[in-house]
Amino acid sequence: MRKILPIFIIPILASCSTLQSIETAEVSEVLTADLARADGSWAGVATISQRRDGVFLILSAQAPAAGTYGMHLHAVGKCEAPDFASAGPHWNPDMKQHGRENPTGAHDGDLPNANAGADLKITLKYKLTDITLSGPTGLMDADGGALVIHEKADDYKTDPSGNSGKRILCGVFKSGNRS
Ligand SMILES: [Cu+2]
Ligand SMILES: [Zn+2]
Repeated sequence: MRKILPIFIIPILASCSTLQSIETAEVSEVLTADLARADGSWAGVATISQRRDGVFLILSAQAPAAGTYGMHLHAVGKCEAPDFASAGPHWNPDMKQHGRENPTGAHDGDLPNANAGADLKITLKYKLTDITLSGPTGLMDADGGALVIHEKADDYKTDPSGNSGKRILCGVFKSGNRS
């Protein structure tokens, strides 16, 4: 039985472009993660918003090159450069195997690959299903959670990480709207 979360009304500043489309009254919880590169420089921001119509991930980040990149929620809210191993494995409260196309998968943290075009921008909005943000089995459990983007595309099958290679961007989720 899930606990009922208190409803927080999050003020949304008109200047925060990534959240402009979210109406204030619909948002009950927001998590924000600033993404860093291995050299510590800032590379973008991710938000997860709990709304009446679902939980949405919104990402705006800069990739190192045009291409397709594996992307996951990782189990630990710690991003220590340069390898970001501190973020732990994929968030997997149900103890499944990796992969959106794996018959014995998937991890709750397995997300679709992110694409960057010639402008190097990754811009996406994705509805997260079967996700719990708070509580002992939620993403924001005692050790928190992180968003990690990898150097290669996730093949959606290979356990435990889809052959997606090194971790190139990492951000720790924090409660609240960063703006
Ligand atoms: Cu990952
Ligand atoms: Zn996974």
